[in-house]
Amino acid sequence: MTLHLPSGPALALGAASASYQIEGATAEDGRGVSIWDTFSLVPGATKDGKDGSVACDSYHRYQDDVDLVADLGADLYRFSVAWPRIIPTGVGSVEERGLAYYDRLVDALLARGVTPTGTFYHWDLPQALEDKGGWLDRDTAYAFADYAMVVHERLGDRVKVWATHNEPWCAAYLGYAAAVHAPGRREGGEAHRAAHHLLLGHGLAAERLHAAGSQDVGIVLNLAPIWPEPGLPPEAADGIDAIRNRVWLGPLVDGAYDAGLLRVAPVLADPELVREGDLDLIRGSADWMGVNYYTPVRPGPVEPTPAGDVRHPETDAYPGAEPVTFVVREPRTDIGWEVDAYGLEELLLETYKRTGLPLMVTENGAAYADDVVADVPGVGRCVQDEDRRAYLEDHIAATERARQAGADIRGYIVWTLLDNFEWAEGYTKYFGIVHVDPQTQERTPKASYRWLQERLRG
Ligand code: IFM
Repeated sequence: MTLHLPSGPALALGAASASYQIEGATAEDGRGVSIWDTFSLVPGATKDGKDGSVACDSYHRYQDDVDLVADLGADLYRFSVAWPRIIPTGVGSVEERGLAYYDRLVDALLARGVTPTGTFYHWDLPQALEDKGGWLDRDTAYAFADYAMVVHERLGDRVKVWATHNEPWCAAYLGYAAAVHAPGRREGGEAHRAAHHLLLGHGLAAERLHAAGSQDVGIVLNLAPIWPEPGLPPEAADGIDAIRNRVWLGPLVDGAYDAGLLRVAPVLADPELVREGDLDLIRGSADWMGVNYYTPVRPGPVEPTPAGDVRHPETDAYPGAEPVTFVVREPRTDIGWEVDAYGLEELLLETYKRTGLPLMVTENGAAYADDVVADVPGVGRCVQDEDRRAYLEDHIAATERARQAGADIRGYIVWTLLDNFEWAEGYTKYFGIVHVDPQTQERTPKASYRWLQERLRG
């Protein structure tokens, strides 16, 4: 039984962010180097060659961000803590100034009536830990649990709902197999080791957080509905589903990696990797689950490629699975992801059926070009993002339908508050409901923000 997850009759609404994507100030107040600081310096790693060293400067402008969230009328603000701000080299001494920043952020949110929800890991691993093997090394899981406890000890009196990891699929497979995210390694099937260690880190942290009295420890997964294209052999679809969804849900719900997953990821049967007690620790460790959804995944036969279909850049991120072509139908957002709100409804119903856990949509949103700008009487000049507004409206409606059909869904959190550093895309893709001028850092709400504000005001 969770204690603090939203539980009112209406779906709680909020906005999300992540430390490296907005904070900037990467060399300030004793913050250590993260794998994203290092990776984004590699030529070609980000589309525009830029990094998160300034980002939205939220480290200094957090009060502006909090005001935007509060003025929106949001119930929740989902933020993540940068591990290298708290423990600069990943283990050992704690940086008081880093903790003090999150104190200020949390207090500012509470002062304006917004409930903060925290994520311990949204991909900014201390570089010092990567130098010792990163998530391929079991010790990283233990270091993660120690770090989570330091943060919880400081903020847990005010932040009651925590997620351990955000999208561990990206951390493991985009980071250690496809090399498109930090640390940019191409380790093939070894990346399954990272997945297990991320889960172990979650389990170790959850156990200690529960012992410290927390009853709202969750994990945020970018699960996906897998919709195979005609002609795809069933085992190829199964391999994709196994590595995208079941590698997480199996241990969390059943305490097991299933046979179909072990077919494509045999290393997960290695007793040196998955040690006695690991799976028991992970099973039942989440009190709630966050679902991040943007688009369905349509694996299709590798050839022939139907005209107009594109290969998804995450293809390398399913090591061991049969090769597939990822088909992306129209309409698409500016980042090339298919828009299909039904995918969210199906995913929520399936995830609830599979887990029985209270769910939150912890991320959903869309990148659009934001090229329509107009003067609005009484508001001023702002982005008219009708496409994003429609995307959000349709996906909130899909969430409501899944709720009405019986899924226990407590919240819907928009990705994202601010236009920000979109990882390998640099600053070329805009997901924000608030425009950020990269030169002046001026924040200007878009039409989608105003629409959400109206909706929240009832
Ligand atoms: O920006 C990311 C976020 O950090 C994790 N989920 C997907 C978003 C859009 O790509």
